[in-house]
Amino acid sequence: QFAKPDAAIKYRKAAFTVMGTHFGRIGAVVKGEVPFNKEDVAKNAAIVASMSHLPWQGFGPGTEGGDALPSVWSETAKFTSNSEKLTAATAALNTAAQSGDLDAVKKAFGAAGQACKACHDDFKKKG
Ligand code: ASC
Repeated sequence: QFAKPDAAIKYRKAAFTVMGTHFGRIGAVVKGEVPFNKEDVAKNAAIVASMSHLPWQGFGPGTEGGDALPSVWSETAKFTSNSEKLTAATAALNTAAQSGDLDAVKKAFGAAGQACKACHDDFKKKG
């Protein structure tokens, strides 16, 4: 699927970067740094939810490295389970965002952030 391991690493980093960029834009609204605009939050959440499906294909066999810990390849069931939690949490964030209910967005944003963090704690190099 990828010509070289480096291409897979580059791909997954790019997917996380795009997802994190749009998640961060919602975060600025949740924190009150940016005024709530329903359409913008809805667009950003749709991108996050869509992007959440992508990074995982960049973690195939032989693609160790980048910011990923070796645990990604030794605890695959847990890693897969975490990835599915993120996909579910960002789908819920998108549902909340499409409804235009800021309180629901705030709750769902917090849960999605926890899903990001849970995976980083176990599977991402620190610092
Ligand atoms: C973000 C972002 C992450 C998560 C994580 C949550 O905005 O880019 O990776 O939130 O920091 O703990």
